[in-house]
Amino acid sequence: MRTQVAIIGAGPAGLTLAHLLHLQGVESVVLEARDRAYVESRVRAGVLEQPTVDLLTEVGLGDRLAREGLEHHGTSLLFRRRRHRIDFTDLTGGKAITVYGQQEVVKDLIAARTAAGLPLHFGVGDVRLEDLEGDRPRVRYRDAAGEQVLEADIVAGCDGFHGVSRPAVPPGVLTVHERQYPFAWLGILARTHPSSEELVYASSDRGFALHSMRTPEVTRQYLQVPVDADPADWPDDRIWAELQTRFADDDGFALETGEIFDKGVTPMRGFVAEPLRHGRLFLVGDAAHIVPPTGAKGMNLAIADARVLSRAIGAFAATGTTEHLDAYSDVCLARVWRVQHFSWWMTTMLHRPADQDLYDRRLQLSQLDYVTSSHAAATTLAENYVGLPHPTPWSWSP
Ligand code: RFL
Ligand code: PHB
Repeated sequence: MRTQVAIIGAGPAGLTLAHLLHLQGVESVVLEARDRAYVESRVRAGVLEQPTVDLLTEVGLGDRLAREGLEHHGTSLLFRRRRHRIDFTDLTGGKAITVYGQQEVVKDLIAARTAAGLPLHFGVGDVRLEDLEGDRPRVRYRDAAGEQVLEADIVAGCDGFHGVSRPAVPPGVLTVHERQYPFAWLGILARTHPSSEELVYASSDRGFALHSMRTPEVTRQYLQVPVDADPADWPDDRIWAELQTRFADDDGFALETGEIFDKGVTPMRGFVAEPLRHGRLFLVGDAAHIVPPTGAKGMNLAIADARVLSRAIGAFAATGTTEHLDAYSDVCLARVWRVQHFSWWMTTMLHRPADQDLYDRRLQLSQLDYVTSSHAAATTLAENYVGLPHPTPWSWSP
């Protein structure tokens, strides 16, 4: 079998890349280890930044997003029992974020690919990458019919943090930067109306909490917990009591409760492996970098990488130029590090490490006072949160 681009992984990165390549007339084959139902129901991110919404809309994936996505024009920071609103739209000249579950984005992308009759193989096993340094790299894998070999011009490693692409790069090529945080998030999905119209990021004396949502009937909420927290130690009553305590304010905030139907603990880390390329292998999204979720950036960054790579491959396929492929890593890393910083900044401003002393807490509160009272500081938060523009030479429109 031969194709132009072998794409490993059908998450937001791989599926977006496949879609953008198709629009430029470039063939690809997507190989996914899990089955379709699993990929479409995996609970993850929920916030789309403005450039992500603009891109999805521009490339024909905006219909359901426009109907069902919840556009938010601000968010609140809660500390010292007071809520302070950051008005995104005001501070950024009209931009907003859209609450729309990652699995909805994935469903829309899979539906588009299936409707076009393009190759997307679920449930493949034992994926191995070969000859990445040559100009005919190969992917070997197993499916129901047996052992398969896929030859390509380019391999896109879109297989997430635990995939096989990054480990396929020989030792010594990639430089790895990592930051492990001494806390985790316990996340729940519950059948109840959101208790606030917009997201609330709370830095309480008992630690961080986040009030988010998926639909007008389903809330998504998170609690800062110790890294080794076991969801079994968090019965529903304890979760609701702790959320209510951390969201308590002087205006009498009352949290609506409901049936919790999903519960999980997520570790928090920052990670970058650079460059995002080895020979004909290009790393995209979580395969190359992850951020702690406090800035709501992971999926957006994966889609931003896919956009840049799709343009570079499009140029290569059309004219044979490698100029844009050669620039891919540097172009993406500029955004990756901006987002690493923003996510680190939001995380350290809002969470309380177990060994935090009063000096550090005072610094946090001073920073929160500043961010919520200075126009300049609030703008810094807002413009990063709604998403800085994608780099111009790679814009989607030709
Ligand atoms: P994914 O989504 O992990 O997709 C990788 C795909 O590759 C498959 N795979 C393989 N396929 C073939 N062969 C192999 N050997 C394979 N190994 C793996 C996997 O099955 C999977 O289908 O990576 P991608 O596409 O780079 O997308 C990244 C995002 O998923 C991730 O950054 C976000 O979920 C992070 N994130 C958030 N991002 C946001 O932009 N906004 C948010 O609000 C947000 N909140 C979050 C988050 C992540 C969270 N968790 C669970 C880590 C909240 C949480 C709690
Ligand atoms: C979510 O709704 O899952 C969510 C929202 C904001 C974040 C992280 C996760 O910062």
